[in-house]
Amino acid sequence: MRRRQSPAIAAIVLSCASFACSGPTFTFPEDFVWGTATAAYQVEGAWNEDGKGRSVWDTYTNDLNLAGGETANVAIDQYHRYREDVALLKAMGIQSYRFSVAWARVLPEGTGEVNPAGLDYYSRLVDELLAAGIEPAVTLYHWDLPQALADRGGWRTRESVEWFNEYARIMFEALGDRVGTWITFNEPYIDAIIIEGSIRAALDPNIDPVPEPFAMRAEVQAGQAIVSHHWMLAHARAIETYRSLGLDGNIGITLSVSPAYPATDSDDDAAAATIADGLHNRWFLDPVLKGTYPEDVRALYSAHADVGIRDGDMEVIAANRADFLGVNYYSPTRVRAEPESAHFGIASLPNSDEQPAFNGEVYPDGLYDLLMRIDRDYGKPLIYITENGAGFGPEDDRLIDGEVHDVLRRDYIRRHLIAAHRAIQDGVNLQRYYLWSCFDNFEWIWGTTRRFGLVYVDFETQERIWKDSAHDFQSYIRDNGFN
Ligand code: GCO
Repeated sequence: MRRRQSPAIAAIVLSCASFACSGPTFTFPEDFVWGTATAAYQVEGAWNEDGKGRSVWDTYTNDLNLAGGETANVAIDQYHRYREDVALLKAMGIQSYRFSVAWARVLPEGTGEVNPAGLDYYSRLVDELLAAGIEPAVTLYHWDLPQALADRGGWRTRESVEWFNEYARIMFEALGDRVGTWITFNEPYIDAIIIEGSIRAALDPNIDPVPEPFAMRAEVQAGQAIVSHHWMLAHARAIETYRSLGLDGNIGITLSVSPAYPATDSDDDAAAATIADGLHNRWFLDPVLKGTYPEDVRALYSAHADVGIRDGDMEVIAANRADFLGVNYYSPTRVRAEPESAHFGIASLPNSDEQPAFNGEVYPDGLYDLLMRIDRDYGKPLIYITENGAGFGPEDDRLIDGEVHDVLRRDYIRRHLIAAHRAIQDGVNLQRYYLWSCFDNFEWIWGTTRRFGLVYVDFETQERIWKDSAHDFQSYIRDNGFN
């Protein structure tokens, strides 16, 4: 029989709870994994060393000036400093490190001859992580296509599916004994559709320039759907190869997912939000988790271009379901109907946050909503948050007397973790959280001007300095949660 508590004791217990003297209020499941993520082009540097081939991003920054004259030829020099960086991850308590492989480091021409020194780098990195007790999670493709393959038609040609499969096999065979978490692709919507579409439009005199990435004209965007289909097919083929090798780790994909909320409660805005959700989310979630494409988006794209789906493709996609879904979440999209818009008759609202983050509106409930929605609509898949994080500009990342008091980032991370925690409480099978990113790094066309790290990097000296958010994150991992 339970003993009745005296009112005095009950009052103490109550005040303890509200003053948090009884341990973390947000405790994560015991087997929850805390990690951080990076991508090869953004951190490695050593762009032309030890036999590495060129990637399209080497070309974009060195030849096409897409980052305003900056390049990631050195970046944060992780290629040479990986031992120190792994030691830093270990000191922070990081349990898993998500990094990507530069395809052109392993296969300088994209196919054919392997560069042993390139493969060896990743093997040493994996060993260093394992020795530090950190689980490696490998992304095969984070946007840096070998230039040699771009010259052969890149992702627009169907052959790209087999180029990727060959490369994936090489990586599985080399590291599969030590790496148990594999991510085929990072963010098909952002790269295959938006970035590659914008760049293609900018370089091709036959295509009118794209005004803004998320306002891309329907015919230009539809022209990229074939690229995203090849990614989906390549993803499925790589899973097939992975399993055929008898490897028993987990293999999945990382999608950028942004919940689309109608700007008002009008029917037109609701319909616009459904389209935005289809273009950004369902076009990828459906093939990955259901083995089909959403009919509404397929019809929108097919009206303008051949999406490239051939007999038998959907069977391959359906037969090779991912073991987990990697979710990258930064911000939601607020959508309204805009009949004049050449972007499928929809438009998004500008961010009205007082202190705008680089990656859009700060809205932690968006993370909760999308986790619940994926859980409900896609049969409770295993989910890892493979990216979440923020940068707010120079004020928040100011280095003063060797310290960085990044209050806005600290608040962002904490509130998003609370949203993730709530989703777990409500039954979502969320098992990992990878923060973007441990280190400030090279932010694509914004170069070194946009910092996202827990650790400040002086790009001149390569010194690493812990920000306040790094100390927070260290304590969250240590306590497996927080008050
Ligand atoms: C992405 C990329 C990262 C970015 C990060 C911050 O998801 O967009 O994976 O490479 O650096 O998202 O913008």
